[in-house]
Amino acid sequence: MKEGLVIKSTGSWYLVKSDDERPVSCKIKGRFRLNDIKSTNPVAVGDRVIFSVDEKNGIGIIEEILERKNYIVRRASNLSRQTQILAANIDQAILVATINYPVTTPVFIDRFLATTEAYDIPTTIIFNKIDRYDHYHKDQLKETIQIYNNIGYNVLVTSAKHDQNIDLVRELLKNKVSLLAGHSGVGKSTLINRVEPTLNLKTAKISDAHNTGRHTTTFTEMHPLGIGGYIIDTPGIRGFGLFNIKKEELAHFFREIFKFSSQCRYHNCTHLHEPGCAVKDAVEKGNIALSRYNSYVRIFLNRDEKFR
Ligand SMILES: Nc1nc2c(ncn2[C@@H]2O[C@H](COP(=O)(O)OP(=O)(O)OP(=O)(O)O)[C@@H](O)[C@H]2O)c(=O)[nH]1
Ligand SMILES: [Mg+2]
Ligand SMILES: [Zn+2]
Repeated sequence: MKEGLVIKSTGSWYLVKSDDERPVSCKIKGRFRLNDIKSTNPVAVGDRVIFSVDEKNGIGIIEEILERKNYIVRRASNLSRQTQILAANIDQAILVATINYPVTTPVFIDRFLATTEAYDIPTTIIFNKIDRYDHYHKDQLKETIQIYNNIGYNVLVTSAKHDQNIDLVRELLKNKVSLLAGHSGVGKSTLINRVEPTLNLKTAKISDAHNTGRHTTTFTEMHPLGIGGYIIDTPGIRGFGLFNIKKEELAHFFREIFKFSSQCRYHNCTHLHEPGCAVKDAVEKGNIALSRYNSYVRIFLNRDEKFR
């Protein structure tokens, strides 16, 4: 038996690395169940596992998952109630977003932030492709940065293409295990290649904002960084469903909404229609960004259908 780190997951095969040895291709023994979570992949990139190796064919068997510090999940697909663990044992999450090429919507960003807030994972937003933005996009970018800075999120702007602010990304990643997520085509793998050119990850040949479904990166994989730490590259995500968050708890994961909610007249205020709602009041006074409030309402109302 050996202990190792899962560095790649295809869903049925896992690449596991133990100290000073070549990674071993492993399968899972039997069926793991993770509390009450029905997961399509019980073992995730970033997991520490105990595995054995079959002498005859060199194939590993994962026998046990060691306790996780944390993990982050998303729904496996739009229709499915099953969840997929994106990664485990991460120090921080980084959402790579683009104002355009492709469009990353505020509600997508806010869903992601609510999810990482629920798992208590520090999160940075990187707006990439700033070399492609026109005046209109730049104004939108400025406004968006302000919204997220105001509520305490770290925001970076980069051009992976023109090597802009890559030093800041490097600083952010240094000595940490970081999950990189975002829509397909926003430039996640390109950014990683800029930070660590020796990785030479596959990226889309042309920057085509119209074909966001292409998914150049198809499996989640963890890469060691020369500056210390690991970066986890993930396939682009379309939707990002919250998991296991009760409607009544959603407001807890919008930090500024949570802050104001203590002043609502009713302690069980949903902030949708109640009188004496301090959250709606703050939106009207401009103390909570309208886009954030709109995201909250959309996620709240969709929950039964989409967020289980
Ligand atoms: N103009 C411009 N193009 C970029 C930038 N960063 C990445 N691209 C291009 O955008 C396209 C998509 O980049 P990828 O790195 O493959 O995107 P990804 O987020 O890894 O996508 P998936 O693996 O499908 O999730 C490629 O053609 C890149 O060359 C940038 O800063 N500016
Ligand atoms: Mg990629
Ligand atoms: Zn309220």
